[in-house]
Amino acid sequence: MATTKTDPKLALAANGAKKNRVYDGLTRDQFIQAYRLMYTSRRIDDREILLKRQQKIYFQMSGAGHEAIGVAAGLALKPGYDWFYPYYRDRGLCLAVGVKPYDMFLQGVGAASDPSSGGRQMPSHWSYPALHIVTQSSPTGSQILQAVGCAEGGRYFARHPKAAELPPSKFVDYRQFKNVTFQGDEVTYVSLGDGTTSEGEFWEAMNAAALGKLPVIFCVEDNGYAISVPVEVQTAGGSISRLVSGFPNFHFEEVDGTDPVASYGAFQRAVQYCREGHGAAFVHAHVIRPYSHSLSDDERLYRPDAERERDAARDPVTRTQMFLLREGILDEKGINQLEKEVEAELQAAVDSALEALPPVPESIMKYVYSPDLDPASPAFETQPAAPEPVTASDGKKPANKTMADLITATLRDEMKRDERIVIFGEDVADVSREEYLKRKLVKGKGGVFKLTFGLQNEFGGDRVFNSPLAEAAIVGRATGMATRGLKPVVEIQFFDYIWPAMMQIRDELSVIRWRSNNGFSCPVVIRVAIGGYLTGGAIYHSQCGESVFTHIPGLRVVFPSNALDAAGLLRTSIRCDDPVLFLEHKRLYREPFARAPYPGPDYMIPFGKAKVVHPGSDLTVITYGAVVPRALQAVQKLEREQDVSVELIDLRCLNPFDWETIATSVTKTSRVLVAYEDSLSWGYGAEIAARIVDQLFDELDAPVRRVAAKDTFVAYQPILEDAILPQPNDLFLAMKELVEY
Ligand SMILES: Cc1ncc(C[n+]2csc(CCOP(=O)(O)OP(=O)(O)O)c2C)c(N)n1
Ligand SMILES: [Mg+2]
Repeated sequence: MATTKTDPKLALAANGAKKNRVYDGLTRDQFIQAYRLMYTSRRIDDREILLKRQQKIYFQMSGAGHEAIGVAAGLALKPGYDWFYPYYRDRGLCLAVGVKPYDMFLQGVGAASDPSSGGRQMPSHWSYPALHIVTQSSPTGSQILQAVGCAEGGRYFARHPKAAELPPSKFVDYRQFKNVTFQGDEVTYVSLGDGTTSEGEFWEAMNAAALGKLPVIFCVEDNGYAISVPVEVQTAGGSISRLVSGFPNFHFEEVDGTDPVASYGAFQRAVQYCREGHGAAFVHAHVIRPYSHSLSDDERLYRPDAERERDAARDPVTRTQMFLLREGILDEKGINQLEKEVEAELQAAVDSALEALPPVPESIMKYVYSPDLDPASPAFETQPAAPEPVTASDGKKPANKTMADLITATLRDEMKRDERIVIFGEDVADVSREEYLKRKLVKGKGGVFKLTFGLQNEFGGDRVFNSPLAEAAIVGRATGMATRGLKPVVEIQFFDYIWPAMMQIRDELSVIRWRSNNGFSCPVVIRVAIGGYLTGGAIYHSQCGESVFTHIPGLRVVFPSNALDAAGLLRTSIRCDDPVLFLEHKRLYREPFARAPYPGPDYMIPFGKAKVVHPGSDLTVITYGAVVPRALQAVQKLEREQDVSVELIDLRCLNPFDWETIATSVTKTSRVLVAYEDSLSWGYGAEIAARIVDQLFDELDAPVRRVAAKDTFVAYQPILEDAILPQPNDLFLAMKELVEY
């Protein structure tokens, strides 16, 4: 199954004339090493296949046929210096960079000591922090944008070296737990299959790398198939090289990826181009896939024998072996010796891995969130600074600031305090053409809601900049940057358009710490303008949908209803060590209800602490966001007209949420209404209602009711919008009914 032996007549002894020969930069010794790595890679696949058939491991993905290009890349790059975003066929690359076969078998058995995930991920999902191999997932292509962000992170630290330093320990924030390293000329490697080039994120990443002239090597390992779909059905014209050839600031290589010499030469040139700072590189490597897509696939169902035999003739392991013999680098004895050594090493590695202990079930919740910094802890509880004194001259009270003002002020204060913060998104810069700013020709935009206005002017275009119109790219790049230690505070312009970023949020950002067993983390803040009540916002500028995100473990979700809470919670979001979705209700940005004086540059509110907006004893109303002021109107009316005392709770933070305040209140009032702006069914309030019924059933004197939007979309015409979204009168009627129940 592994390699076919070459005709012994070719096995020449090392010949004097060739002794010092170098093959496209590879010495004879390096060549032997390359062969050892390739052979090891293939034999690990063979061993794993056997182990899977014996049901000793649970999954197998092979790197067979991709060994030459992988090993070439690994030898051309520097482990622990450059950065790696490999995909599942990169066993050869990982071995070349320094991963041990034993570590690979630990993945297979799902051992607690598996350094890549502690038994949480499938095998061939590489993650080795010391080698800079960044944790990898299963969605095809979601690693590519992160690789771009990783390269941007390296460049940022090279330009802002002070940002990489640890702040004094009195500064309690995520930086205490993030050891930043950078080189200045490091290169980021990312690989993918031919099929994966059809994913939109691939094109977003290519565009971003070209725009930024970033030192990223995109390696497309083209084995001609994506499971059963051949390349001519996948890629227009059948050649990805041809399609991408127009990207500027790129060095292109198209190479036979089964030929180790050609592959090494291509990678050497690509690395040099990137390391010297000219831009990105694209290596299109034609490889083969001799072992079907995975053990669950049988390629004979869609590939005739003749086609498979043509591939087999190009097998990189056999080819390299023949080359060693032909060039007299090793003779047959030497090859046999090497292979025997590899077999012995693998046997020992398998034997040990089969003895390794599995993880314990008690560990399952470990590393969903940062184990180091709890954003619900008292460390994040500070008081607002005393308002500026009333001056004798004007006798006026300190100015009340809108929620928009205080979000901007918090961003500004935090950017001053922490040079690792970068802000980007659509339209967030003042003006991308900076000369207009310098010459004072324009004032600048600073966001469609103007929340980032003036920040680029104050902190520079390195720290506040516009991104292409590509939401997956915003979150994916931010994730890569945060992996390197930056704190991206990115903006999604409207919640309605967050969906292209969903793969990055659900399958990457929120799960990176857990799946890497705390090897990597990416505490990004995503600010999102959300919500309706806009009279004219219609379907695509009014959406809520927070429960889609509170359903994701690993992601904090915050939804303030007023300026002071927004300031305190945004600061906690920025300083904390977890990814945060920070939801800003558009209708509240400039609402008089929401205003407050500036609370100073250190005001923080811990996560998971609700606020009792209005105390009461007859009924509890639990809500958040723009329903808070609407519910307050209803509460006050009920009090006025019916002499009913209602306790109104603003949750402020949705994950984690404040169960204690809810339970205390419900125990006191015995009646509950849960109100939210999103459509009723399957909404956030459904979970709160279920918990109350589950845990406080004996305390209740009435059913738990919900008021929310109708189960439809938010319409443009205000008459329809009013009928769809929950109004103060809907809340009033529900409260009255519950009290009278
Ligand atoms: C987003 C996404 N869609 C579908 C899949 C299922 N899937 C796994 S691998 C694969 C084919 C990938 O083909 P290619 O990119 O050519 O890589 P190869 O396996 O051939 O090396 C598919 C469809 C997935 N993992 N992720
Ligand atoms: Mg493929």
